[in-house]
Amino acid sequence: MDNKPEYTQTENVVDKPRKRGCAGHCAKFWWAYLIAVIVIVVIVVPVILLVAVPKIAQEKLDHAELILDSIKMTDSRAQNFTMSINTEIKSDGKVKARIEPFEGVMYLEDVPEHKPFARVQFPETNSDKSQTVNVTQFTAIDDMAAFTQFNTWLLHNDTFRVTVKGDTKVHVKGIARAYPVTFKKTIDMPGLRLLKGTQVYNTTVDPKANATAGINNFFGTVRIPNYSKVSFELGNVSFHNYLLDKEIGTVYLDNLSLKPGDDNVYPMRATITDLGSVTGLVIEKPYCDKENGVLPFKLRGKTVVNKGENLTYIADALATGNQTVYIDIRGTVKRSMGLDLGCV
Ligand SMILES: *[C@@H]1O[C@H](CO)[C@@H](O)[C@H](O)[C@H]1NC(C)=O
Ligand SMILES: *[C@@H]1O[C@H](CO)[C@@H](O)[C@H](O)[C@H]1NC(C)=O
Ligand SMILES: *[C@@H]1O[C@H](CO)[C@@H](O)[C@H](O)[C@H]1NC(C)=O
Ligand SMILES: *[C@@H]1O[C@H](CO)[C@@H](O)[C@H](O)[C@H]1NC(C)=O
Ligand SMILES: *[C@@H]1O[C@H](CO)[C@@H](O)[C@H](O)[C@H]1NC(C)=O
Ligand SMILES: *[C@@H]1O[C@H](CO)[C@@H](O)[C@H](O)[C@H]1NC(C)=O
Ligand SMILES: *[C@@H]1O[C@H](CO)[C@@H](O)[C@H](O)[C@H]1NC(C)=O
Ligand SMILES: *[C@@H]1O[C@H](CO)[C@@H](O)[C@H](O)[C@H]1NC(C)=O
Ligand SMILES: *[C@@H]1O[C@H](CO)[C@@H](O)[C@H](O)[C@H]1NC(C)=O
Ligand SMILES: CC(=O)N[C@H]1CO[C@H](CO)[C@@H](O)[C@@H]1O
Repeated sequence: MDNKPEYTQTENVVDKPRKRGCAGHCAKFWWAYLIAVIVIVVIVVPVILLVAVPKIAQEKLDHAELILDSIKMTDSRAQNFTMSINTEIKSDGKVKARIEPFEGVMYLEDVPEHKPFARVQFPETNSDKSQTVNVTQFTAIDDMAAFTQFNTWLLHNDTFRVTVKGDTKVHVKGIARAYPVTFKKTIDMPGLRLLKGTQVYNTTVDPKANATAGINNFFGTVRIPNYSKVSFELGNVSFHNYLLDKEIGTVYLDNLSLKPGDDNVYPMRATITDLGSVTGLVIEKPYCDKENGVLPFKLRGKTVVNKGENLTYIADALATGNQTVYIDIRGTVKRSMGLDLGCV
């Protein structure tokens, strides 16, 4: 009976729909339900799968935290090196997902060009609350200027910001398709603070050695603090040595590797070609009285040669700043020659 005049009654539906029982209504308007189901299947499900899930996946990734434990640079060559980067990724762990391996670029966040200075191959990760991600990889230096700038900032600053960014895909548990997401994290990195606090002690001088002929005439022990989380293999490093704005010689540190912490202790040697300036100044006021025979020397990077290759990306960075070190010259002369220097 209900099935008979279908089209004639459709006009009334709008006016008095409540009067009908569900059985009749449902059977009569099966096509409306079909359309609704089709709409859900065709539009709502894809909207969830294509818009909502990827949005949630991206949001979860955006809220995850990247913690830098350490960066190690070994086997440093002119155009490449081995980088070990140890990190931890933390998230709320609520969505079970797998993130495909990807290549992330690293750049200085506060340099507008955002030119990558290195590329890191991240392995596959998941959405666990906490996971360690350690990467050791060969790293070619693609952009020497950008990498030198990174090293310069690392040397100068107390802290600076580095961004790691890469496109990858996330596989959410229970959903077959993979969603494209962007991994982008900015980390605050502690810098080397221009190696402030470098100490030179245990110094001796050999006034008979001919420094002009390249023979070392000054020796000591140097202790270099490393406030950063970066370890470097530098190799043989030389520095311009200044005394009151005058260049007086060259300082050498051999087989240098800097690691985080303050126990970077190395023998130091130098060719001080102008020893006369040094001994002349130490007997003048205020150095001979107020300063107790201690002179302020300045060191500025000159060359960095590792296994015969010039590491310009470190040398150029070290050349951009002077590090002041205080050396007890009166004590040095006393220890080496038995002379007591006073004021003139
Ligand atoms: C790394 O750089 C050195 C020169 O600095 C080069 O001889 C060597 O072939 C490079 N290694 C690779 C794998 O490209
Ligand atoms: C990652 O490196 C850290 C040191 O920074 C070490 O303690 C940890 O065991 C390493 N984890 C893995 C999985 O290699
Ligand atoms: C880091 O040091 C460089 C070189 O001295 C300087 O130009 C830059 O502004 C510093 N950046 C920050 C964030 O301190
Ligand atoms: C002092 O310097 C000499 C070389 O000049 C070195 O043999 C010795 O180990 C140094 N001592 C310390 C405590 O650094
Ligand atoms: C030191 O060496 C330089 C260059 O080799 C030479 O010209 C100079 O005469 C030497 N001085 C002494 C005192 O031997
Ligand atoms: C380092 O000090 C020397 C001597 O005072 C000076 O000539 C030079 O310009 C300084 N360099 C930098 C980068 O500060
Ligand atoms: C530096 O290392 C090389 C090889 O590793 C070694 O032959 C040389 O004696 C070392 N030099 C110093 C000053 O430690
Ligand atoms: C540093 O120089 C010394 C002497 O020239 C050399 O024996 C050594 O291998 C060099 N070290 C490095 C790391 O290049
Ligand atoms: C390294 O640089 C010095 C100048 O600073 C240059 O004399 C030397 O030839 C360079 N060595 C190499 C291998 O490029
Ligand atoms: C990570 C680390 O060990 N940092 C050290 C770097 O050097 C300074 C000065 O020696 C120390 O205070 C830091 O603890």
